[in-house]
Amino acid sequence: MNIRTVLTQPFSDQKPGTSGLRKQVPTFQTRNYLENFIQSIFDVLDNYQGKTLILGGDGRYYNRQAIQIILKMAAANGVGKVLVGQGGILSTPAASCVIRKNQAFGGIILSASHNPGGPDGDFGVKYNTENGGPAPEKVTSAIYERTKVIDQYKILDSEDVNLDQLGSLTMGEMTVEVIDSVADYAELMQTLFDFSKIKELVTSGHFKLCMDSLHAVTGPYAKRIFEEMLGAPAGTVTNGVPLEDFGGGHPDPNLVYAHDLVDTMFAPNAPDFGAASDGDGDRNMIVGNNFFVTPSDSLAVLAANATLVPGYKDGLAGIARSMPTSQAADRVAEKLGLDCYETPTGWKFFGNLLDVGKATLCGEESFGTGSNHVREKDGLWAVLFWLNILAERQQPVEAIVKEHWATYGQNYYSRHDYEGIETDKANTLMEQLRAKLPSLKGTQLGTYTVDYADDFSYTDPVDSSVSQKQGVRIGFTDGSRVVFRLSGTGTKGATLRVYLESYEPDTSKHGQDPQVALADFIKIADEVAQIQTLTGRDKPTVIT
Ligand code: G16
Repeated sequence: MNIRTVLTQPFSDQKPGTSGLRKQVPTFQTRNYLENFIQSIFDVLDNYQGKTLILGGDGRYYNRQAIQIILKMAAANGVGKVLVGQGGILSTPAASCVIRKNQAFGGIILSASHNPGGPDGDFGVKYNTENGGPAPEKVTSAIYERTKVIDQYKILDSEDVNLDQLGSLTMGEMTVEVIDSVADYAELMQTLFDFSKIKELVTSGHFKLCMDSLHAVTGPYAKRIFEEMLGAPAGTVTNGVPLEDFGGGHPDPNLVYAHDLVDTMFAPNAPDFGAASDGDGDRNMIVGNNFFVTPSDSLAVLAANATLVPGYKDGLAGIARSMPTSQAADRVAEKLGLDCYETPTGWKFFGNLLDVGKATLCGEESFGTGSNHVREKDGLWAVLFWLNILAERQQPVEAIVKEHWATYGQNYYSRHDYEGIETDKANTLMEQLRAKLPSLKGTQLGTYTVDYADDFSYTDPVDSSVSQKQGVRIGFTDGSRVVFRLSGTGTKGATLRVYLESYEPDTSKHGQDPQVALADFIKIADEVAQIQTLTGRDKPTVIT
């Protein structure tokens, strides 16, 4: 066994974003780039020698090569055992599940989530800690600091592992176990949901389910769970084979990128229920027959109906949502007498709330929903949750959501993304906006009075850590809001996200096109932030 110490030089751009380090593939293929980042992770961790690490990814281009490198580096750094998903595949929620089940010290998940893949696409590395969740900021900051000074890494000279063959082997003194990517996750799902009731529904002959895996990681999970375990007809899962470039698509489950599913679900005689998931399986989009459910509404509906589902039959401890997510869930929490937490964007901010039992369900406007069953958002979990509710309530998706609005009021919601803006222009826009905030309170924008205008700052109620500058919020006295932030997950230029929300208690005004219902706020957003003037863009790239 030969452990080599390789001299290296730091890269200046290895600061993890909202969810790990994401870069274009050629950057990760640069000599020592991946190795530096992985060694920096090992360098900042304590007491992992001899213990278990979980490793897998979403199957995108460079996944297999990166796994071989990481295995050899793990062996050289004294890791005891690595559990790696077969074919290098582990969805993000499955990795979280496997970390927790095996009491691993952590996991390395290779994914750039919803970003496109392929030789010119994106790649990414996330580190998750022993609770199964994304590393908190204090860990990612330490990793980043380490990347700035790293001068060597360790790697074992060894043959590549056959990732397709289940079973155990040794690599130096380390054990490598290639595990079934789906089994532990599917088993966990069975403990939460009423599989026999869902099976009755999906095999009844009068309910059609359609799951689009977008050629990304959920294919094998969805086929095993929906088609094999729940008996849905073959073909229920479409685009179910993970491909290194996602078939050339953009594995982002929204109305723009999951267009095949949207076409199917908005056709005459559409299926009853459609869903899609993203590159690494943590996001979900829920669509009924000719009816789209916003992620914010989805969280609220799941919360309001949670006691119908076995895993949540005793009720919820609390609900948490990211700040830009609509306040629909807050209304459910209020009615149920639950605490509701508002966190910055990024699933890592839910970790403490879940760990200490303050929250049971969490959700984000960016198509992420999850619970305390793992420490990541979970796409197929959300689909099963919806199916369980549908099986209990025996109503169409649209009827359930409209009834929800009638009870709680409707939070009209939309997000406008301006992708690929020049970084300087985006920063100028945010700086100018921030400078205006102190003078906005009490003024009129359009016909609305500004109630508050600030840059969101979050103090974690568990460890008191403070995260500042998490998004500019302008709230109006009628409860409506406009929120601005720059994405932390893109790899090209900057993406400006504008989040728009208004509240409508009057049932007769429910169900309008959100772009129409929110038209005043769309105009206000452009005026106050000078979007068109400063970016040169007259419309968003993506509207969700
Ligand atoms: C990640 C984070 C999410 C976040 C999303 C969007 O999701 O885990 O919590 O909401 O990015 O972040 P941003 O607005 O900064 O682009 P994923 O699915 O990409 O891992």
